[in-house]
Amino acid sequence: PAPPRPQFNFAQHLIDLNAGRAGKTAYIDDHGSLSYGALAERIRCMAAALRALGLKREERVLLLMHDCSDWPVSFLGSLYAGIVPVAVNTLLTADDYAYMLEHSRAQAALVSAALLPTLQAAMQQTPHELKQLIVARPTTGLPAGAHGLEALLAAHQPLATSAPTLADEPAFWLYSSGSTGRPKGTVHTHANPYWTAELYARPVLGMSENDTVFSAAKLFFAYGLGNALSFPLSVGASVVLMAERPTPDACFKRLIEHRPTVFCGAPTGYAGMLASPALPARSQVGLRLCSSAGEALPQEIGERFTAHFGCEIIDGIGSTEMLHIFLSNRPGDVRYGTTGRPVEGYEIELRSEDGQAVADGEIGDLYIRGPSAALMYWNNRDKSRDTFQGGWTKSGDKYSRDTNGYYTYAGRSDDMLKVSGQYVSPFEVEATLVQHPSVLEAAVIGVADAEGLTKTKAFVVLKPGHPAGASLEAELKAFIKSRLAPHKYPRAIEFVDELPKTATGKIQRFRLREREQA
Ligand code: 3SK
Repeated sequence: PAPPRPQFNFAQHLIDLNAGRAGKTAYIDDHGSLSYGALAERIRCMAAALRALGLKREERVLLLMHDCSDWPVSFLGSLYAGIVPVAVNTLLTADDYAYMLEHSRAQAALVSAALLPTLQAAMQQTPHELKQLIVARPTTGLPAGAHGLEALLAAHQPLATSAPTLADEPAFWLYSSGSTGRPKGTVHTHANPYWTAELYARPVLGMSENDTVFSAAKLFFAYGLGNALSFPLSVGASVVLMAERPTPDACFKRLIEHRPTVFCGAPTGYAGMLASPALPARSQVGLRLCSSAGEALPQEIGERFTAHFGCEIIDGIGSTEMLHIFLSNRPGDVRYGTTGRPVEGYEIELRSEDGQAVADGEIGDLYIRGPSAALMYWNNRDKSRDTFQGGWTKSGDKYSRDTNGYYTYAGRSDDMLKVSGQYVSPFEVEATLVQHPSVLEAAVIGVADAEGLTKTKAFVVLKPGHPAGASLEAELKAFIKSRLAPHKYPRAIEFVDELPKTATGKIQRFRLREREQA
């Protein structure tokens, strides 16, 4: 694809692309639907309203909203005006938002009414003051000085022209959380979402205007932002949004009612759907393709899903820093248990600890070079330098590549274990454990034995109706020993009700490690 021109505004780009689709549905949410024509109008009214409220180009606005069509209107309205939305996770605490307000120095916040109390608690905790507060779908009275989003849109004429932003100019931020420290403000340009759509959505997912897309991953995640905004709007597709948590039942409802052709989820979600007694029949849904990211998709889940629905799950890996997926399986060439091959337009390297390329079959640290990399972490030079190294971005994941060029996930760099001098991927042990008929989920960490040597320990969540006990523990150990090298079997197994996870569904093994050390 051709690079965008030096002067480029992503919101304007999407409006121009869809100018001929004014009557076509862009979004269907819990309240109704919005056509492409109405979306363009609301984006431009939002831009005018933000300007009228005194917001200036390059200033930040906090975007804390449940998924509904007000989200893309707020996000793209900001971009259109050259204002920088800081899209944040709706599941965080007041303490987190206080940090984000202060760190981003957001001048305004766009917030769902249901999230307003948490934001107000955050505002009490920081000396940084918001100049404007805009509330989407208020049900009770607004706080003094606040504006209702709908009334604000109605009160402004569409802004005629977009801000003359540059392709390389900061367009929006997403916060990226690591296993330690405060989340990092990851700054993306106007060109970055263009690249993810042109390099991944069109050529790999084959997304087109004939698709209806439904993403269980919310818009504030980089994965969800691509799935439910940059990708579908770049091809004129329709999008289903839902505000509620993506439980199996909530997803089934949308899959049946709206018959999306593309569904985007995470492995935990696929496992939950397959374990649910309410799993719809193949004929009840209209899926042509599914995508998975967040963590590596266990082979068994992919195979069972495809056997049931007759549609492939395209497993890939991306990052907040690269904005979307850079390594992926391909429709018609899915190798479950692997993350496929590099997406065209991205280069991938696996490096040893001393920075040398590793041989095929060896585990190395994953580095990516591609045009959608973030500019930096805001006000954090050390972490920016550690992650963005010249043209290369360090992902923090360990991978191996086979002789055919397919990549297999071996865990996070900081989750990897060395047992008896050999690498053990917790993911490999977990993926084997979940093949046992009693196991729903598992997480594996390293714990020190009496000699201070690392041994593996598994935390296991059982399927309903499968009782824990010493005989099952012995059975699981034998199960692993029969499938993996002997040094990999977990010396200890603890049965737990649930595993600690991030909002994206990634297992937080560091929490389990902390628990063991306490
Ligand atoms: O977790 C992933 O693999 C991912 C995919 C797309 C965008 C962002 C992320 C973190």
